Amino acid sequence: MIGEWVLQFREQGYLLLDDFFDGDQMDHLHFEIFDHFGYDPDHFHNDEFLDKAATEVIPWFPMQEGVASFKRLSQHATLNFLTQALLGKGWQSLGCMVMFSKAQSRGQAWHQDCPPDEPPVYNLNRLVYTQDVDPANGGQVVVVPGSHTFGLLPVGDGHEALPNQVILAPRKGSLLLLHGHAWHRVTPVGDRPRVSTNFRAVPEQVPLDVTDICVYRTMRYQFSTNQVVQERVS
Ligand SMILES: O=C(O)CCC(=O)C(=O)O
Ligand SMILES: [Fe+2]
Repeated sequence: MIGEWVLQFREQGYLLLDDFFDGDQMDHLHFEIFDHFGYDPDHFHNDEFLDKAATEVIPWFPMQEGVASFKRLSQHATLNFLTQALLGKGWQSLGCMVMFSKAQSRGQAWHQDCPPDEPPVYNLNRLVYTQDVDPANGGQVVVVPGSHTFGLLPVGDGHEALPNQVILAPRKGSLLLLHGHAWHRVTPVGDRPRVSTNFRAVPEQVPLDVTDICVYRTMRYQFSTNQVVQERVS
């Protein structure tokens, strides 16, 4: 089974596995996430980012605060076995980031988590969903299969439909493995907030700050300095 998963990931640049995690464990994490954020938290990124990126998420790094339940999930045996099958020995964890999207927010525009300049230099998103993504409330993940090998995301509109895009609605307990060079976005969020939790990892030899610069259709944005490092125009 793992062999098929690995093949599918290599070809498609993503792999969605429903019912991967235990439901009670998801409920517990979900409770902790809402305990941290509340239902309507303040924004974190500056207005320029929100505007240009058409992306609205508020991050939280629970493992940096030693929250035990997230650490426990990061030690999930099958998750890490699968990670090693995809990334090879010596892969490293980039910790854990919870992403909160408020009700009536814009989701995340098309992006690549890191520049695709060198194919072996990429991050793996290991996305965990603690609640169902209900298509009626938006927040679906959209990905172009195979785009992890297509190079740079073309300049254009942040939320327009791209050829061959696939729309995914992960459920509580789903694991979504997503290549950082794959073209992906999150659709706008409806009346209820949305959360996802990402345990990013990288192959050995890939710098741990590989996702510092994210490629959007309108710009390259550097998170460490909160700066647009390149405007992209057609
Ligand atoms: O929240 C999601 O479902 C996807 C988030 C994403 O694009 C990422 O973590 O790189
Ligand atoms: Fe992403």
